[in-house]
Amino acid sequence: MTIDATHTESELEEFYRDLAAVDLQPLWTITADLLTPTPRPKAVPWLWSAATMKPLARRAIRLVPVERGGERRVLSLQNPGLGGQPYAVGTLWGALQCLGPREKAPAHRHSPGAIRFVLAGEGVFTTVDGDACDMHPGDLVLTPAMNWHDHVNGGDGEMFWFDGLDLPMVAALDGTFFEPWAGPGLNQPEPAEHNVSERTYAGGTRHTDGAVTGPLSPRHSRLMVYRWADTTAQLDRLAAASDAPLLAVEYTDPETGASVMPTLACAVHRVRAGGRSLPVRRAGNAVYVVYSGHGSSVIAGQRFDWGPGDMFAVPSWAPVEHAADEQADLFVLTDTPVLRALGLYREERLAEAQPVTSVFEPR
Ligand code: 1HN
Repeated sequence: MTIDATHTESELEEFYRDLAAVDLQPLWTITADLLTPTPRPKAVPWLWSAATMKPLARRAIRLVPVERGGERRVLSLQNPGLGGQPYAVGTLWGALQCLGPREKAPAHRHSPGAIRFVLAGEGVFTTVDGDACDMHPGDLVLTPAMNWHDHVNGGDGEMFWFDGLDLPMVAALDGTFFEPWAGPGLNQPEPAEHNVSERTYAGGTRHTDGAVTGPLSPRHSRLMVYRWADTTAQLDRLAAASDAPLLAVEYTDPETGASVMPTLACAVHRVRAGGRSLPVRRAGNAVYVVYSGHGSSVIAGQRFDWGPGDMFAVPSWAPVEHAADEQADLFVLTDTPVLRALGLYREERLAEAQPVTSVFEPR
């Protein structure tokens, strides 16, 4: 069959109208970038500063109760590139959550998996399917998919932590399920003993070069809480054995060595005092949370200055490099396990620092 050279312009127009009328779209007229040479995420590099977020979280503690329905006192990171969606990057939810003295957030479970990285305060425990995990600054707590979870502040102070979820991924897959705790009461009963998973599995990080490289696993870690003392001790050991500008550990499933969840990888990147890492870009999105130290990161040519409690988004394939005058610890959440499982993961290490073309001004 060859093209009918005798067709008229109006015949062609009629053909396109007929296609549109029956919900068909010819690929050859689609101008949207379907097949970009490299990932082109809608999310932009962005930073949310603790100086801005924390007073607003405190106002929320004063003004807004934590109740069934709203469920949580959470300020979600809304990436300005994502058209008003409450997502830090296209595949990851990131947020600041807080709980005032003696407050309890009701129990529920859902198919999106979540992690908590504690920023400040004492007194809260998160109960994960009946296991009450005490939370202290620097600890990582897992609430994997469909595990019942609630947060109880048994103390007299306020507490702040970072929430990371795979919710946007699960939503894109139309796989969202949610169930409130049916009772009795709004919370799981507090068990006599806390930290049961920790007694069986404590520890759980592995040295990496910043990339996620362990075995893949469709199951989540059975350890629900990773203590900062273990994480920092491992980073200290690495720092003593290497003079690299950036040292990284990934939190792992202590039984398999895999990432903590099938969808999410968690790591801490320590930037040495005076250290400056070379740029690297990775397929997949990342959210960084500054736990300690001051420094700056260059993301796709833009410099972001940061300090404790700041959070920033590194969208897929944006080159990123870090520098710190004093030692800095960055908690890093990524969707790497999903890209690796699907054969989509790549990374590229650049040989030279990026030229800085602009400096980000936090709001
Ligand atoms: C959730 O269940 C928590 O349990 C935090 O603390 C943030 C964001 C979206 C959906 C569920 C929590 C959440 C969330």
